[in-house]
Parts: sequence; structure tokens; C-alpha cells
Amino acid sequence: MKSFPAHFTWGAATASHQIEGAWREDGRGPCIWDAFAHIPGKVYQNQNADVACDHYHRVEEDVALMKAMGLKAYRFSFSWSRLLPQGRGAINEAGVAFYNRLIDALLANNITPWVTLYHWDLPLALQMEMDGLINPEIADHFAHYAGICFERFGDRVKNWITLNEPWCSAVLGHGIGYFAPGRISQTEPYLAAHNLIRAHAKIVDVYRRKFQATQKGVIGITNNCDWREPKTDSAADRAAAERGLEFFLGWFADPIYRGDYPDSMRSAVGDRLPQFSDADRALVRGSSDFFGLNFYGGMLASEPSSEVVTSTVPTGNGGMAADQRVELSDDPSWEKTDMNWNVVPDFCRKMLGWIDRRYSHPAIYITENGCALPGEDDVAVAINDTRRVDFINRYLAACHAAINEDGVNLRGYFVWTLMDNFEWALGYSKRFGLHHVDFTTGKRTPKASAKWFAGVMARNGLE
Ligand code: GBH
Repeated sequence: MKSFPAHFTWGAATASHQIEGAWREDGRGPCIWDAFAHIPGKVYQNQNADVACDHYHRVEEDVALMKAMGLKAYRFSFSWSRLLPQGRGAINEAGVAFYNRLIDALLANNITPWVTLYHWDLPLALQMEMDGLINPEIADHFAHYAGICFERFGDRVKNWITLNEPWCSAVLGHGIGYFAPGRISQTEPYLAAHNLIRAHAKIVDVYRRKFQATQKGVIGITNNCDWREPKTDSAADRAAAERGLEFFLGWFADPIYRGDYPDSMRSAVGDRLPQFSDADRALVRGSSDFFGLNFYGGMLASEPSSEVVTSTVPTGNGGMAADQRVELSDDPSWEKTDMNWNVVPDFCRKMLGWIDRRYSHPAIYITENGCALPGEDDVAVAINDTRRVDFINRYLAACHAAINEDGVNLRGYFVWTLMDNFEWALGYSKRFGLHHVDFTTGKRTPKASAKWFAGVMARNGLE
């Protein structure tokens, strides 16, 4: 038996836009993903999240699913435009009531809520009126919205995540146009990222100044990073891998934990990389109570053999290859998920070690990890998801080694995801859930992985 530390947080995660549906009900305003998905050609088979898992109408049923598997913590996100339909101004009380119902049901079942304030669904009004994330003023709107959330929900919510994966908003949303708002640029990703980091810091500042002392919760940010393993032992390949990690995770975590962007980025990106003002830097530095990490996979990194051409394919560097000058490849022996992502559990241990060293031993939470598997449209296939059990088991064994052999301060682990859902640009074609969802009837069915993970949580360890 591989036991985890006492008080280790075990959970599952979702995001508002991927599960809620009810996109125009009870006063909800539109978000950038509603608009994006309704443009033909942007999402697989022109699917959208108008209904998704219909979680908005099935909250009690979904909390019952969590209860049935003995879930300890549930990470979900607020839809900003359900709470503030225009992104600012009037509060939609029906939206507040919806999240109150969810939070109260969780607490009644001893499930700890972990709330992400922003998981990519910017109110459309803020995109149209002020260009969204590329306008520096957006940070103040984030802080205003967050303040309302702390005021309304902070008596019961004690674990806050400001942003989910700003890398994706910046690179996929503003670099290659694969995600909403669909912008294509080599400059805007750095601007969007900069404003997101500033927004994160302003949100945390509001929490710390006005709420933390009385509400006694914690607040942090969740970043994603794919591991970069040197393809060979050469100094050039090792430097390329390190540079790749700095451009991926250092971009967002260095300002918070070390006070500025990595030198490698400053020298490669030049004027397109914004500068922090003194006031911003003071807010950004130290602005996270814990280190949230979404981890899925990784690739081999090497010094480019020729000039790096920018691609718009959403894999690897997500189109930001030219600035990084890192060539990525796969080891042909690697197993792959239905996303074509590599199954590389030992990279999870390496990633945790890298974070531990670079950022001086922070408390880390893996706020997402999981896999999509082929054939799971068919519920009979989905309920025998032994490959998912094996995937999570191996990644958790790597986490266990990171804690026990490397001394990493890993405090929790959330599976992505509670149930099959709207997988962004890939629509409903990719299934990551512990529960199968029939998107015609809405029926949920636990997969073998839900039952297996229930056992892991119950015994606080792996057999
Ligand atoms: C997350 O993003 C999101 O937070 C979540 O909403 C989403 O549904 C979920 O993951 C599944 O997509 O090719 O092996 O190097 C994940 C961001 C960026 C992680 C690309 C995996 C490629 C892995 N991903 N990355 S690999």
C-alpha cells in the first residue's frame, strides 16, 4: 500500500462552461465561448455548450454522484457572465442562487468546494467593449468580479483559484486562434498573459486586504505545464528543455515566485514582452498561497536543427515555437491517449521536482490530471475504462514517489474530470470523465475509474 500524507486533498474537477448549459437562462449573459462556438468551423462538428451536461438543471443529481464515490473535494468554476451578465454592473441574483444551491449541497455532503473564478469564459461584453484580455483595464474588472464572489460565497468557500491555465488563454486564445476569442498574433499572447498575471494579483490583493482575515481561506493560481525532457544528453538539448519549461510555466510562475519573467524570455521576446510597473510587481510577487498545477503529459525537447517555423497546430508549443527555439518530438514507444497526448507518468514526478526546486518548495496541488480514451461514446466501453484506472494509478504512483523520495510538498490531487463534458474546440468527441454522459438523454453512468478512485480516496492511498 502506498499511503498519502494525512489530510491529503482528493478531488475531481470541472469547469462552468464545459458542464452547465442553460446558456441563456435566468439572466445569464453570453461569454466568449458561446460566441466562438456559434461561429461555423470553430468547434468539432459545430457543436456548442448551449446544453452541455445540463448541470445547471441537475445540480442535486451531480452532487449525489460525488457523494456516491465519497469525493472529498470538488473543484468547479463560476461562470462570470452568470453572476455579472455584462461582466460589470448589475449582479444577476438568479446566478448567485444557483451557486448557493451547489455550494450548500456540497457542504451538506461533506464535500469541500474549490472554486476557480475564471476558467476561460470571459463575459462577451468585456470582449466587445474593451477587447478583453489585451486591454490592461481588464485586471480591474477581474478584481471587481472576484470581490463580489468573495462577498457572496466566501463565508462557505475557503479554497479559491483565481485563474485556470492562463497559458491556454494567452497562447491558444490569442496566439493561434484555436480557442476563444480566436485571435491570431505573435504579440497578443504576451499582452494577454501579462494582463492575466496582473488580474490574478489584483484579485489576490482584494482577498487579502478585505476578506482573508475574516474568511480564513486560501487563494492561488492554477497553471498548466507539459514536461520537456532533453532528447539527448547534449548541453544544447538540455538547455532547450529548460528553455521550453521557462516559456511554458516560468512565464506565469516566475513573476509570482521570483518577481519577473525568465531571462530567457526577455532576451528572446524583446519588446513584445511587457514590463511590470513597480506597483504591479509588488502585487504580483508572492501572490499565491499554493501552487496549482494541471499536468497531463510532455515531449522530448531539442535544439532546433533548422530555422523554427511558426505553426498554428495546437500541439507542442502551441504555435509559439519561433520565440522559444525548441524542437519537440515524441518517443515512438510512448503510449498515447485519445487526445494524442503522451502517457508519461515519470514526467509528472520530474515536473513536481522542477517546481519544488525553482520555486523554493511551495505547497503544490495537482488541480487536474486525467485522460481521454477512444470508443467511450459507447457506454459499454466507457464503464470498462481499465486504461483510465491504469493511467491515474501510474500518475499517482509518480506523485507518491515525488512526496516520499524527493520531499515534494504535494498536498492534493484532482482528477480531470467528474464527467464527460464539452471538450472546448473538440466538442463532445473527447471523453475525460469518471462518469459517462449520454449527451442525448443526459444520463450519467459511473465508469470503473469512478469506483476505483473511490477506493483510493477511502484508503488514502494506492494498493
Ligand atoms: C485542461 O487543459 C483544461 O483546463 C480543461 O478545461 C480541459 O478540458 C482539459 O485540460 C482537457 O483538455 O502533447 O503530451 O505534450 C489542458 C492543456 C495543453 C495539456 C496541451 C496537454 C499537451 C500534452 N493541455 N498539453 S503532450
